[in-house]
Order: sequence, then structure tokens, then C-alpha cells
Amino acid sequence: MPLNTIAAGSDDYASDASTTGSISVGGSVTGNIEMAGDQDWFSITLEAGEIIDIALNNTSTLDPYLYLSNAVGGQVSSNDDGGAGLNSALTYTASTAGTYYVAAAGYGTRTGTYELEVTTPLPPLTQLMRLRGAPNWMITPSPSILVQPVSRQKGSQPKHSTRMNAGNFGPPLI
Ligand SMILES: [Ca+2]
Ligand SMILES: [Ca+2]
Repeated sequence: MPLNTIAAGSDDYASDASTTGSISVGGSVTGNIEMAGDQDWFSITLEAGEIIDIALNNTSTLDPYLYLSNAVGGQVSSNDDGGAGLNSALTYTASTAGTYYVAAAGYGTRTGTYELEVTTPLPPLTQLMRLRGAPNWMITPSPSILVQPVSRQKGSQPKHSTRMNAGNFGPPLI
């Protein structure tokens, strides 16, 4: 049945590490803050140094509030209105590998439905990437992706340049 018709007193996700909810980087889930003070927890597994963007957006009346806890339930970050309007968003760098818990909640006594999404941040447009196995080639990912030799001299026309799909690239090195 639709989440917004859950009977009063029931809850879709537990508010501690016993939760059945989980989310992965690149994934999204929906849920419901059925009553004032409810928190819906979702486990997520992160690598040491991994950077994630978390967005908690309302899909009805909720004023979202977002918490992030470590494996033992200690809060490591939180956000109220970091997204558009009253929505919550935060960026987090995992200090250690392991399980973390993203908690969807409402500001104060607010209730309603939400969508939670975890993504990997895009690199800054000024950040340069290098092609896997071709360190002398430089990619500038703005405004469109142009690949050209790093060593081309100022004022000369690039002898070899091409536009490529994102799938051609390795991970950023810097
Ligand atoms: Ca709930
Ligand atoms: Ca909010």
C-alpha cells in the first residue's frame, strides 16, 4: 500500500542499528515520518576516505532533518535546510571504512513522506583529470569534455583532440 496510508502507530523503518533499511551510494529510498520524533535509519557501507552527498527531500509535508551516525550509533553529521527550500543535504567524507547509518527525520514535530538519495559528488569543474594509462593527456571537463595533449604549445592548434564519453575515463588522480 502507499506509504502515506500507513496506520498511525506503525513505522516503516526502525530508529536504531536494528533497522532493516539500507541504501547504497548511487541509490535512493522512500519512506515516511509517520509521527513526531520518528527517525528512519538506513545502513550504508563506506570505504575509508569515500566522499558522499546525501540528500533528503520531502515528497509531501515533511520539513526534513538529516542525521548521519557511525557504526556504533554516534552522530557524525547532521543537516536541516542544506538543500532546496526546507530540504536537507550534506557532504561527508568517511574517516574509516565500515557501516554508517543515515537517518531521515523531521524538524521539530513535522511529519510526512520523503525520498533519500546518496550520490558521489562530481569533481569541481576546475579539477583536471588524467586519462588512465595516458598521463600526458589532460581532460578539462567543462563546459564539455575536451581531450588534448598537455604539452601543446601556447597559441598552437591541438594536433590531436577528441571528445569522449565519461566511460572512457579512469578515476580522478588529483
Ligand atoms: Ca518512519
Ligand atoms: Ca529542514
